[in-house]
Amino acid sequence: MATDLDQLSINTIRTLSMDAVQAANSGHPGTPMGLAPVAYGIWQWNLRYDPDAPLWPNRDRFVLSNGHASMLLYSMLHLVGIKDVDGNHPRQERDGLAVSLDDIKHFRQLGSRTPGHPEYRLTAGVESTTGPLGQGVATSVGMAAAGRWLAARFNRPGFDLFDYRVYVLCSDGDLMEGVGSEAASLAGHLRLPNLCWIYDNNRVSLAGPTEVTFSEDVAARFRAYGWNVAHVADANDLEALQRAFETFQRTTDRPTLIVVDSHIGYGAPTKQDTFRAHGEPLGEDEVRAAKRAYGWPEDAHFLVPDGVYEHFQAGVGARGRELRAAWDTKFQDYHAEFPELTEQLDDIIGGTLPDGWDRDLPSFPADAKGIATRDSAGAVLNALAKNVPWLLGGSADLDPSTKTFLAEAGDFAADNPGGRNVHFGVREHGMSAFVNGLAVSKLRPYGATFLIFSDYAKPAIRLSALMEIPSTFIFTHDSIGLGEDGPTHQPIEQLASLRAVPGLVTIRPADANEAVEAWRVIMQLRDRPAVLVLTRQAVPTFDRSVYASATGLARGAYVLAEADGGEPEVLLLATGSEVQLCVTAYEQLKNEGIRARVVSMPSWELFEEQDQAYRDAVLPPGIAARVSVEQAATMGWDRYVGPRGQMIGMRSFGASAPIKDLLPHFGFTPEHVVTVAKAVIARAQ
Ligand SMILES: Cc1ncc(C[n+]2csc(CCOP(=O)(O)OP(=O)(O)O)c2C)c(N)n1
Repeated sequence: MATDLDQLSINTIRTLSMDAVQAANSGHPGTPMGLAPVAYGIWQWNLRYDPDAPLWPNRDRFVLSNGHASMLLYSMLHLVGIKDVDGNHPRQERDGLAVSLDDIKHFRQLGSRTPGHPEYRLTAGVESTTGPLGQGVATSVGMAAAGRWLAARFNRPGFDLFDYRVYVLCSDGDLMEGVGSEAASLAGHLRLPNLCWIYDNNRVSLAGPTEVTFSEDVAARFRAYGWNVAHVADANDLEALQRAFETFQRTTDRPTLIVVDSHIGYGAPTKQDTFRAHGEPLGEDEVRAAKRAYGWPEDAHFLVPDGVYEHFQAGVGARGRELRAAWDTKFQDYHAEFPELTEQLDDIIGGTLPDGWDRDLPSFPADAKGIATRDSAGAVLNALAKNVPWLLGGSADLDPSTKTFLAEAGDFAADNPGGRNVHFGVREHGMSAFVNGLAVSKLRPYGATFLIFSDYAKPAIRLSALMEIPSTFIFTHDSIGLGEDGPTHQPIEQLASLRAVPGLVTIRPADANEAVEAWRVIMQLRDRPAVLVLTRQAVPTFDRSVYASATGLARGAYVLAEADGGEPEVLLLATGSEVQLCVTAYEQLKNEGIRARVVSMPSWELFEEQDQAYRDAVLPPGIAARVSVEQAATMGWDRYVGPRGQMIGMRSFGASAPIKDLLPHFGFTPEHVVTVAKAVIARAQ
């Protein structure tokens, strides 16, 4: 039965949200007002969460996928009293700070912990960055899958270490977005029973009523996906809500969608049920009137009535503390019985790699015919997977092409949740967000597809960089070199776009040994995602006794082949499959007595992070004759090539033809590199 304290707490959530938006003169008040009882019911009566230990590994997760309603989350985090997160962020002291009342008063202000949309690792208790609609729900599928995986791997009779659930609030926008559909389809297929989406069916979106845009039967759609669907006809009916949550908790064979009919701007006399309650402050008069409707003192701002904090402590706080303490004891006993598994868990929780993680990394002998980097990288991935049991992932229906299947690691499936090969199906958007969900769950995940379809993965890649998590995205078929599939499949502008993402490390190895070093770098990243860009076609494995060691990759760019007998006359810069063109051109130039230097530049980002002395040593400022070679848009290369150099790149979408015809057609031959090199040398003099 709902008590006065329940109602008081719910209205506190509402009024804090309204006041914060009003003070900021910006934000989204209506959804927190409508959903306050739902958030309250989840946290106070269901969530297994210790406010003192926001990183407790078996905590239930709460994700606000409709991130615009951030004040709903901040109000909850504040009232529940979630403490600072002492995480293991390599570059920051803390992994998220508690939300004080003062932070709520500084909603959306510079440097606050209460930004416009919730940001992972900034605010304690935020499980995932949300705001781009659809991403939160899609990420939650990976979080739920991680829970299932951890349970399968680590639970033992009498030791249910992992049985956490993932609760997700979402809105019309989340379910209109395609990524939401991909994610729901996949979650239904995987029959994830620990996943619950609560759909805010308020019939209003940003620009108007949803009858203008969204008329499908959502419940029927989710049933067809294989979900369990419950309906709550009134968001204020706490008992009906609780029955629905209990239905979810009892369901063991599929995910649950709870459709909750709610009123956006609940209690606001002129704005309730209209889009005007969605994304702008209500206005002082409307706020006062809404407070009146709640029986709230109209002149009070940021009021937390007596007893409300204590009420949350007695509810979610007491339950969470008890559960966590019991778990800690259990984990100690587990340690005694299963020391090896405990060691693995310690690494997972701490974000560290196990001893010997790189001991099976291969080394590839020189080979003129060579091997595609998708193949060499696939071999490296499998060598790593042997020693890092929580390295897992898959592709969007492209395993035979991306070479990302893990041998003898089993398939992740409803009836085998401990498997490590995730079959994402043709769902790149969903896959990439799922990968982020695994990463925020501390596993080491990857997702793979063709580089051209990185565009379909991009929103999640961007969020992984913003969240500072070590997701790895593997993109093969990385250039026009893929041949006959033609311009629809030939990536042109994708590299430039990936290189523009702050924090993301993009690596395009030139040969098999650079692929080894690329993975060595990627595995050691703890707080940033990586993109690994690989060829479909074979590339020669360079003779490293003649050319420099591939370990130079770790510095982003390195001198692969040095000019003999004095300062280079020309610098040849390239990545990936084009490095071989520069090496052949270098040999030809050498035969003609021209001093060239080949710089392999697999990762611009890593190179930019080197000190000036190293960068100047690789690219001496005094040498203006420079040529870049990359089968992609040239955007960005001008930074390295300078005003007197020349870029050999792509200015069209490519063409459908065998690679042997494409390369000369677009100027990717050693002869063309030689010609251009001579021209820039002449120009530079
Ligand atoms: C991918 C994406 N597109 C557009 C937006 C801008 N936007 C924010 S909320 C919203 C729609 C709001 O409607 P709904 O999802 O029903 O949320 P409610 O108003 O009910 O809270 C839009 C279009 C966004 N945040 N993300």
